[in-house]
Amino acid sequence: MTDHAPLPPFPAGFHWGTSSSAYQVEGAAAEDGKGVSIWDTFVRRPDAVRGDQTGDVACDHYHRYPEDIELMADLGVTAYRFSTAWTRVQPDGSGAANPAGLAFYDRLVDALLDKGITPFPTLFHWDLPQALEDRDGWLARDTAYRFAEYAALVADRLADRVEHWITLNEPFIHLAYGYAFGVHAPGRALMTGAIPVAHHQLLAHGLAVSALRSAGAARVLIANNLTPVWAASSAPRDQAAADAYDALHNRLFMDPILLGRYPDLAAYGSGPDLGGTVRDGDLAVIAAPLDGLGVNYYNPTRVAAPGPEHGLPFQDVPIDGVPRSAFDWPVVPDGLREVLLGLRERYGSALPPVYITENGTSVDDKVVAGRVADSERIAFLDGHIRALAQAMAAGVDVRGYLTWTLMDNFEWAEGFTQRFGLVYVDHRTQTRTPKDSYYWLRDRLAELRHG
Ligand code: IFM
Repeated sequence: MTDHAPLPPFPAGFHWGTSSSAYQVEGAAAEDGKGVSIWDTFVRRPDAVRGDQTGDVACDHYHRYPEDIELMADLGVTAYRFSTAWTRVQPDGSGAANPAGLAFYDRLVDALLDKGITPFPTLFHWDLPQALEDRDGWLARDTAYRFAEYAALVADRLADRVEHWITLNEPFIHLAYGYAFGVHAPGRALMTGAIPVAHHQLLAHGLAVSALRSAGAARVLIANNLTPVWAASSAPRDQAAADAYDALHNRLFMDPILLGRYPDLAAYGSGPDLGGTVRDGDLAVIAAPLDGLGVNYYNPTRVAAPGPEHGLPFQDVPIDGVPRSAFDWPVVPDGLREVLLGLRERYGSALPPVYITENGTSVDDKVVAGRVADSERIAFLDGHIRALAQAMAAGVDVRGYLTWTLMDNFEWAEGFTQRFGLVYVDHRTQTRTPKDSYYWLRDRLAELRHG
C-alpha cells in the first residue's frame, strides 16, 4: 500500500468534511457584542497557555470565513463542523439573543450552503460564558437549563437551513481538563469532586435535544471523545484499572444517553446518584433518542493499576512501538476500527448511526519554498480512513468522516504550537498555505466522486 493508492469506495451521500471550534478559529473576541467566555478569562492567567498566547485573533475566521470556505470547496469536502460561541449569542449566558452574534452564524451557514457544504454546528465546544462560571459553571444544575435556552435561540434562527445539530463536544475532556485537573478553562482542580459536571453536561444535552427538536432540528447528535482502553497486563489489578478508566472516559458519557443509566463509578467513590446530583426523571431526559453519535478519535489509552497514594484508580502507561504525533500521542489507526466495533458490541441496536466528527494529528510542520511536506499526516489520514472502511465493511453504520482540522488553530493550553491543519496558517500574517495533506485528500476525494 502506498500513500497515494485510491481509498476503498464509500457509500453515496457519505459526508466528507472538516471540523473546527469557535474559540480555536474565530478570533474577534470582543466584537459585535460578544461576551466574555471562560477561555477569554483563562488565557489571561499567567502560564495557563504556552507562551501566554490567546485566541483573541486565532485564525480570524470571523472575518475570513469566505476565504476559508473557498479552501473547503476546492478541497472537495461536503460538510463543515463548526461551533457557535454561546457568548456571541448570549453575551452573559442568559436572556435575549445578541442579533449581531446570530447574524454571523446566519452568514456562515448561507455561505456554506452556497458552496454545497452541509453545516454541522456544535452548540458547546468548551467556551462557557464567564457569567455562568461565576455562578458555579457546570457544577450548577441551572447551567443545564440555560444551555437549553441558548440551543433554542440558535435553532430558531438556523434550523430552517441546518439539518444536523451537535449538542456538546467532548464533555469528558471538559470535565477532566477543565474541572478535575484544571489545565483547561475554567481551571478548577477538583479531581473526583468534579463528577457533578458530568451529570449537568448530560442533563444539558438531554434538555437541548428536546429544545432543538421543538425548533425544527431534523437530526441531533452529541460528539464524544472515545478511546480503546488497553490494560497494561492480564493481571487482575491492571484489568480493574482498565475497567475503571473505560467507565470514566467512555461509558460515563455514553451509557446514560444510550442505556439510560450510569456505569459503575464505585472506583471513584461515587454511587448511582453521583452523590445526590441525579434527580428523579433526569436519566429519562438524558436518554432522549438521538439521530447520530459523533465520535472523535485520536488514540488508544494504555493503563495500569496505580501506585500507592495515586489518588485515581488507574495510571497511564506508554504505548511503545508505534509512531507518535508532535503532541507525543501514539498513532494507531486500527484503534478507530476497535472503537467502532466496540460501540456496536456494547450498545447493539441502541447505537445510532455514527459520524466521525474529529480525527487528525499534529505535525511539526514547516513551510519550505512555499510547500509543507507533511507525509506523517497523509499516512495518518490514509490509515484511519482505511480502518474506518474496515469497520463499515464489518457492518458499523457510519455516515461521515470529518477530519480535525481545516487549518492550524489555537490548540488550547498548547497555544499555536500544535499544528493539526490541512492548511498551514502563519499566525502573524494570517496567510494560509495548503499542505501536501490537503492536496492528497483533495485528490482522494475526487477519485471517490468519480468512482
Ligand atoms: O483541538 C482539539 C479539539 O478542540 C477537541 N478535540 C481534540 C482536538 C485536538 O486536541
